[in-house]
Amino acid sequence: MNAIKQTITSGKTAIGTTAGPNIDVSVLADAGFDFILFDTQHSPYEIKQLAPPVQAMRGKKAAPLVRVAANQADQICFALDAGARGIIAPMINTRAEAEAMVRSCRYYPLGNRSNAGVRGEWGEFPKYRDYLDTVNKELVIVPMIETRQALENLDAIASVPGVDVLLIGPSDLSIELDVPLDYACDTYQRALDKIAATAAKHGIAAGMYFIPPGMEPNFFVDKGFKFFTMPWGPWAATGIQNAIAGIKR
Ligand code: 3PY
Ligand code: MG
Repeated sequence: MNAIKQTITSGKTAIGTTAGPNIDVSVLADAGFDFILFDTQHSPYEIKQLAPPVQAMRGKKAAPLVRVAANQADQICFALDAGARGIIAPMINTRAEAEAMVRSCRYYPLGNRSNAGVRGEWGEFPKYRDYLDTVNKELVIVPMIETRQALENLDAIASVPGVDVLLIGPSDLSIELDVPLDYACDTYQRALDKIAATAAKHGIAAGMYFIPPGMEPNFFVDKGFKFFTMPWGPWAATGIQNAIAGIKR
């Protein structure tokens, strides 16, 4: 029903990339990524612009995930109405904030999401209640862990029913730990280990918003991280260079 949910809950590593407003996401969405991340916090994307690119991904391998600019019901509602298969919210610091996020993502009785009708993204359902229950169950819910307060409340956040991934915001977390962008240092690495261990304890995934430049994705996979984005530009350029090099000229 929602392939990205299955990837995450089955313990496989989910790899995505971020898309910008000038990119044809229908090409990226068939390139092999598990998800395409639309960021409305730190990119020029406006949340209400997302419906066309998200809908261009229908039937493609990659799932559209949206990072809302803040943990607010209206932002989450806009993203879900556009067709997001998962929501990422920044700066989730307490259990209450995680619970509020989950409630905004889910329909009654598990939450208070407002309904906008079915448009086919989740399949056909004999009864409307089946549609509501399916979306409640299948949506991917990803709070971001990027502050000291979140680290202190990690167990409480991870134990909120509905949370699928504890997602590190690498730059914010390093700044909060007073080691700005020093991703190799012990202080930062110890925090990563705590987050990976807590996620494993609660049977959910640990993720990183991005793999820091110059660092190896498999280093983080070996630490237990199973969800992250990679920049697609260099890979696309290598693929094109290889294809051109294969033509006699
Ligand atoms: C962070 O690194 O803090 C992020 O939120 C990624 O954009
Ligand atoms: Mg951040």
